[in-house]
Amino acid sequence: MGRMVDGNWTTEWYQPDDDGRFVRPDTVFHDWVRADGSTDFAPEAGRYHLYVAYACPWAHRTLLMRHFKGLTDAIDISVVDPFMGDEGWWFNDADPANIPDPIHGATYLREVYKAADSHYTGRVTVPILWDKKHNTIVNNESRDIIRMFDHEFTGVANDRDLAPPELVESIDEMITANYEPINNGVYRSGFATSQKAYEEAVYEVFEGLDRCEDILSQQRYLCGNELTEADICLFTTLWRFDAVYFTHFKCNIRRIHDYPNLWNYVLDIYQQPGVRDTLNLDHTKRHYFGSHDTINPTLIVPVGPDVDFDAPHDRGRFNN
Ligand SMILES: N[C@@H](CCC(=O)N[C@@H](CS)C(=O)NCC(=O)O)C(=O)O
Repeated sequence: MGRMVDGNWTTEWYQPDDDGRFVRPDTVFHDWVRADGSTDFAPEAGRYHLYVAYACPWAHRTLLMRHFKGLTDAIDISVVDPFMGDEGWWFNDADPANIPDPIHGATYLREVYKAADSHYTGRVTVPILWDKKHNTIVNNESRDIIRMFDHEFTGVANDRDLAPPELVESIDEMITANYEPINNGVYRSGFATSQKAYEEAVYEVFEGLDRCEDILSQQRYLCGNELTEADICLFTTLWRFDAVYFTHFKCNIRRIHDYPNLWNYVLDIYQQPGVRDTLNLDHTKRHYFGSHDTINPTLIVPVGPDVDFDAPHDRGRFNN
């Protein structure tokens, strides 16, 4: 793992703050594809390329939205290898689930960042939305990318709206409310380097989950009875939770399986058409357990848990 400084790669782990807390660095590329022509990035089929890791919950959000918006033919993807060592994310033809980089023929993902900005300073993260016309990164922040796919690919994407006008404010509030305690909270728990920082984070994770469990005891999805962007953002963390975060990140007060509503909600979303094509449990486990030698020095990847994501769920009860 490492980062770029003025276009050069340096190998380093995340730097915790003075109290051992994990601090997630901000992403740097924040341009927008706009349907109204107000930016240099117009929505066009075949123009944009998405770089992802199947392991990554942030990248997973973009794969889900690309699927739900019918953008799979319009936006091609590259998939990095699940192992992230000293060289960072890389492309590896030997794994049939990986998809190489057709634009730069890159070996390392950092080459894509360098192609966008030869003096780039920052982490080399997925997801990345690349523009083939201007040869640059449009945006590397998952929340922005899913909103772009949802609202700005007019004429390219389908008309399904996962943040409709009457709900968009509550959806944004929900995404923000879940980000720090849950989506980022599992990382703050797992990457903490002091007992205090770990406990601070792990209790917040479960307060967040308890709150969502309560909401989902009253309605099918987080913002009503239709699936929205808020559900995409929560689902990618929940789906990984029992297999990875519970053990690897020490988020072990409860499993998602122990929450009746959260668990059935995961099954509900997992079983929707096309969703299973956006995820890869083998890559997910191999990435976390097999790459984070600071928290799993043997790099042994556990074989379990034995989970049936196709088990029947009870979420249809809210449709009556
Ligand atoms: N805020 C970003 C976070 C992206 C991110 O941190 N992705 C992780 C993978 S789960 C990554 O690529 N990490 C590599 C690194 O930090 O060196 C987003 O939501 O898109």
